[in-house]
Amino acid sequence: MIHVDVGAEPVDLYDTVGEVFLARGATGVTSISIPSHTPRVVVNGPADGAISYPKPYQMAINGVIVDYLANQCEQYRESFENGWPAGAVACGAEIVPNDAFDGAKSLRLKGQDSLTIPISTVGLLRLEVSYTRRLVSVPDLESDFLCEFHDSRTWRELEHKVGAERAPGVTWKMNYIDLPQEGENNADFQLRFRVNYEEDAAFVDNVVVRAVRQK
Ligand SMILES: [Ca+2]
Repeated sequence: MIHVDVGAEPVDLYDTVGEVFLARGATGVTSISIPSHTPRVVVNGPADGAISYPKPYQMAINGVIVDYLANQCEQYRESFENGWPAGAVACGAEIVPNDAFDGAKSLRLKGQDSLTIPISTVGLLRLEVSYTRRLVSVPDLESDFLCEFHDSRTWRELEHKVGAERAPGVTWKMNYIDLPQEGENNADFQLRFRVNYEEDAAFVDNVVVRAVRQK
């Protein structure tokens, strides 16, 4: 245990190694515990400062970066190998074999198919959604591929790809999208993939959500 005089103004003490607030609204002489074999790098920040993540792995308090290695780790992964994801609603969409980026199966969307997956983001901040997709169609025909999320009021577009490529030679492409704040800490969060394809199909595999877990 160490004792630090943080002054008369209330402060929040944040440990950038453990990524946890050690004290909130502290004033005067404040105790900080340092368990054995547990390093701490403690930042003295304003009380109730606004937390933001301006860039990957950067955490800021009131716009001042305090951590350049904020931990954003995998919270969800779906590779369609074991049937439908929990709670998913498929309209026409199918899980198909023999055309996968990873494993043996992937999601196929054709016509006006869609797949909606509920993923609670309660306690999660700074979300990033990634997925691989392979978009196959006859050029010049109508082909829209959309990835959207529901923020409990409305659907918001994350990707809208117009046009596709003709097989063969159409490869899987990885897409990474940073989600806006409305996706954070949301029990009603849903991810939806849908298409409007005149011919052929879009394939999706390896849907991953990375985020920082709220301390
Ligand atoms: Ca797969």
